Order: sequence, then C-alpha cells, then structure tokens
Amino acid sequence: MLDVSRLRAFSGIQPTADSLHLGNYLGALRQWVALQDDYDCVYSVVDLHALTVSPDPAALRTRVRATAAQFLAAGVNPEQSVLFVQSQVPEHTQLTWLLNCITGFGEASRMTQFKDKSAKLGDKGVTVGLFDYPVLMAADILAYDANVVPVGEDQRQHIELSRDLAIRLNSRFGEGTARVPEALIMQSTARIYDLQDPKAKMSKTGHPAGIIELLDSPKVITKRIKSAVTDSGTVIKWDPKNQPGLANLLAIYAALAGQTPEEVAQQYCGKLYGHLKVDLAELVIEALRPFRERTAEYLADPAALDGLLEEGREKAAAIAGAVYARIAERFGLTPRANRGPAA
Ligand code: ATP
Ligand code: LTN
Repeated sequence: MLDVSRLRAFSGIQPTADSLHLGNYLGALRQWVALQDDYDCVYSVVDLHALTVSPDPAALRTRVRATAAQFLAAGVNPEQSVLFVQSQVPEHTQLTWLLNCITGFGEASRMTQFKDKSAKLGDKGVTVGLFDYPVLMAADILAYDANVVPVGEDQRQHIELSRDLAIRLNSRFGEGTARVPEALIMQSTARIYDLQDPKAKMSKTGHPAGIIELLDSPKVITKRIKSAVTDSGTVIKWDPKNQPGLANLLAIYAALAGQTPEEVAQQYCGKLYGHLKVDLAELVIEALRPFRERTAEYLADPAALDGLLEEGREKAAAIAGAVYARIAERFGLTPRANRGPAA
C-alpha cells in the first residue's frame, strides 16, 4: 500500500528494445529497486515516449510486456511499488497539454536530446511528438507529485525542465500547484559508455556490438566484452580522461562487485587487459543469470503479468487523476460534474 508520509519517487523506461541494457540497469533500474524501502515508488513503462521513434505496432506490444517483466525481474516489487503502463493513464497526455501551454518554444528547442535525435533523423523524420517528448516527461513526473526522479546523467536536462515547469506553475497559479522534483543520479554509474565507442553512451538504439543487453546469452556477453575497445595503453589504471574504454570496463566491474573503480584498477595492476576482460565477463554473466531466468518466468505467464499491470494502472490512475484535477482547476478549467475530489 502507498504510504503518503514518505517521499515519492517516479521514473520510467521506454519499451524501445526487447532487452534493456547494462546502462539502463546500472544507471536507473538498480536505483529504482534500492529506493523501494525508503520511498513511495511509482515506475512506468513509458510507451507514449517510445512512439516518438515510430515503432512497429507488433514490436511495441511485445516490448511493453518484456520491459515490465524486466522491471519485475530486477526487483521492482509490485506489492510495495506501483508498476504501470504510461498510455493506460490518460492524465499523462492531458497534463502534457497544460504544460505545453506554459512551455516556451525556445525553451523546448534547447533540449540537447532533441537536437541530437533530430540531427540523426533529418528534416523528414522529426515529428512534433519528438519535440514534445520532454514536456510529456515533465507531465509524467508532476502527475505523481514526485519528489525524486532516479535516472542516468543523460536525463538531467529533462528533469531541469520539469523543475522549471513546476516552479512556473507555482508562481502563476499559486504555491502548491505542483511539487518541484529533483533528479537522483548515482554518480558512479550515471553514464555507462558504448563498448565500441567509449565517448558515446550505451544506448538501446546504438551499435549492437557496443551494448550488453541484460537478456544476452553468456556467449554473447563474453564476445562483447572481449571485443570492447580498450585504448592504446597497456597498463591497467583508473584514468577516464585518457583511457575511457578501459575506465568504462572498470566502472562496470566496480558497480557489479561493490567496489570503487580505483580498487579494481589496483587489483589488476600489472595484469593484462585480457585478464580483466575474462573476469569481467564472468562477473556480468553471473550477475545477469538470475535476472534472465526471472524475466523468462514472468513472460511465461502473460495473464499474470497483465493482472499486475492492471493493479498498477488502478493505483497510478488514482494518484494522477487527483493531481491532474488539482492542476487543471488552477488553470481555470471547469471540472466535470461527476469528477472526484482534487488532491
Ligand atoms: P534509447 O537509446 O532508446 O533512447 P536508452 O537506452 O537511453 O534509450 P531509456 O529508456 O531512454 O533508454 O532510458 C532509461 C533509463 O536508463 C534512464 O534513466 C536513462 O538515464 C538510463 N540510461 C540509459 N542509458 C544509460 C547509460 N548508458 N548509462 C547510464 N544510464 C543510462
Ligand atoms: N526520457 C526518459 C524516460 C522517461 C522518464 C520519465 C524518466 C520518460 N518519462 C519520467 C524519468 C521520469 C529516458 O530515460 N529516456
């Protein structure tokens, strides 16, 4: 049951691939799980965000369930937290419209993720939806009165926009209109890099050889780690600036072994890169083995999974419905006669 006396956390991951990757896990999902004991947590499969990259409908359908199964397999506990599918709670899009009307065009144009993605897509592929993506994300967060938002470093600017919009709502319509959220970014794993291009973040839409998917087989994991780019040096030391490829491997190792990257580097001092890679592959394989098994179990019973998502939808809708009513009323919109009380 949700405990209103606790601070609330909200976060989401897009169903844009069959498997999440190690960046999603270390940068976000692992924090989600850890927060559950201390926060009232709401986690969402953000399928409306995934529409901005025009997915195939059949693939999207499969990936929504697959993503939810992976949240559960990682340790999101549906008895403790709310787990739901974004598009099933219409207040997300309703609140997006209200926020659209207080967001500057220039302000939205400054979002670096939009600039990067639109540069890749070219003029024809860029939609209004892609442009509006950060406003929908702000609506996700504000609709739950979230205090904190656990994410990776790449989302910092989007959370900053959510904060600015909440502050603007409060100054235009009075204190208490919206809660101002804060990003919760775990510095040591804030940005896991592509194994083939250690200057780019590991991304679902990146080069396949640069990614470790959480559902990859041990064979594939070993192959990916063995072929990871490791700069020109031969000495194992923690030097992210000059040896970013090696530093990425050390950071992953450290995060999974519960050590600091400096400690791991010290441990491998005088050893060969190949040595580190073999051990890292083993560590990743063992860390992910139970995750893969549990994901398969959840996916083997789609009716039970849908049941969990339906329970989550009900809880999410109760929160978002009340918060939306409160904000809409402040804008001067006329509430429906039979609408429940505002929060
Ligand atoms: P896409 O490549 O499709 O844009 P993505 O891999 O970035 O997707 P998202 O669904 O956008 O995945 O992100 C989910 C969460 O994972 C976010 O909190 C994001 O900050 C985090 N995340 C994504 N990639 C990394 C990474 N390489 N390192 C750390 N955190 C990451
Ligand atoms: N844009 C985020 C996914 C996302 C999100 C959110 C994260 C959508 N809505 C709300 C935190 C809170 C991303 O990781 N690419």
